[in-house]
Amino acid sequence: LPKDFPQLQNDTFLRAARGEETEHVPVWCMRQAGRYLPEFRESRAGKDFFDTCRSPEACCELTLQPLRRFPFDAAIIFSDILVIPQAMGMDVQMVAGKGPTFPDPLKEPEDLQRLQAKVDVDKELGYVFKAITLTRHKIEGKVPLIGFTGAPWTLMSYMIEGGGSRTFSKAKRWLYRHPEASHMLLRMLTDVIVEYLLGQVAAGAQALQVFESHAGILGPVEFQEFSLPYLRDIARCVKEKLKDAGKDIPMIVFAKDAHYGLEDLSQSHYEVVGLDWTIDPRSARERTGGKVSLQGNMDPCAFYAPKERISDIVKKMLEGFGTRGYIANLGHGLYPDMDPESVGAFVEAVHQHSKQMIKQK
Ligand code: 1CP
Repeated sequence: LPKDFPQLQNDTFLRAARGEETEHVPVWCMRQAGRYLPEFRESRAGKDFFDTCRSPEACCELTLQPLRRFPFDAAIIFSDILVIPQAMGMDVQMVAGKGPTFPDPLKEPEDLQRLQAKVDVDKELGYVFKAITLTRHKIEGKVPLIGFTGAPWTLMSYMIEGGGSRTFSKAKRWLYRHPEASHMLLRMLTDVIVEYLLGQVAAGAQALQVFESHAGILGPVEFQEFSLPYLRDIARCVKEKLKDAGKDIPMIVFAKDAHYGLEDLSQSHYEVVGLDWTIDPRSARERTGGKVSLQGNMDPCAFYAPKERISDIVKKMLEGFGTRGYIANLGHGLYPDMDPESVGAFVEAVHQHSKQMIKQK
């Protein structure tokens, strides 16, 4: 597919990421392509999850679905963070009602030898790049397309735990018992992630988000040692390579529940820090000191509130963050039982309230 993409018509999201002035606050939702949409459930019905991920046409369609319903200011490519462990040679299956499952997870440091040491990212993950290029064409320049990856610690925790978990104690056991092997694995993941993100940009991604969804199960000391250095390395290496190519792509880091890491995250080469809902907007602004743009952080469960309440909640959130250097989003992904109409009310409230606030400035 050619890379002469249609002209971008709405760059509000990209400007907000860089801290520039906008006419309204941009908004998108984590998991905006998801099971809360009946058309998503229909497209996915009877199909294996990772087969869907490997079909560029299916990923494109699922990415575009939420945009047909709501005036989101950005799209995120439909894929999953667990395609990286697969590319490194691990078997991952999506089990209905259970989530991702690794039949043969890493148990002891010797198991690292099972992993592909040097991953041919184009060969193993080229299907994601194809999905991005196709989607970038089919979006027709309406909004920017976000690429993403899981962060090293979050991916490591799945590879050892073998799936979702309440405690992630098997993965944390490695940090305390096998710190050197842990660093070796985190380093391997970091190298693949950097290549993967660069490939996504080459394919057409206009922003990148790094999901450290399991930051919250680490304490501040473990976060400093096993998460932050790798998050930093990823942004530093990706930026360095992109600079050589004359490209400036905003990067977002979302380290869920990492309160203690907020100051450090705001000085880690990312333009945007994503926040979960447990952080107060004003205190997040104070602690990040205007060094970065912020993204978030409405509790997804606020979608269970009546529509008028959603509008009030959004207004308070906007007042807390201010309208400059801010991207409205949820504090985590949408749940499957949420009402699409609530999502519509959220997007409309962000646009309406923020337009007024900006005019009155
Ligand atoms: O068929 C389905 O609908 C299954 C549900 C689903 C979906 C819609 C999964 C399984 N993955 C996805 C897509 C997905 N995953 C996206 C796409 C685009 C969008 O956001 O609209 C993204 C960005 C992800 C990223 C992802 N996958 C994360 C990081 C974000 C987060 O939620 O913290 C994580 C942790 C995963 C793993 C994963 N994949 C799927 C599930 C149910 C899980 C979580 C499992 C668990 O640990 O409990």
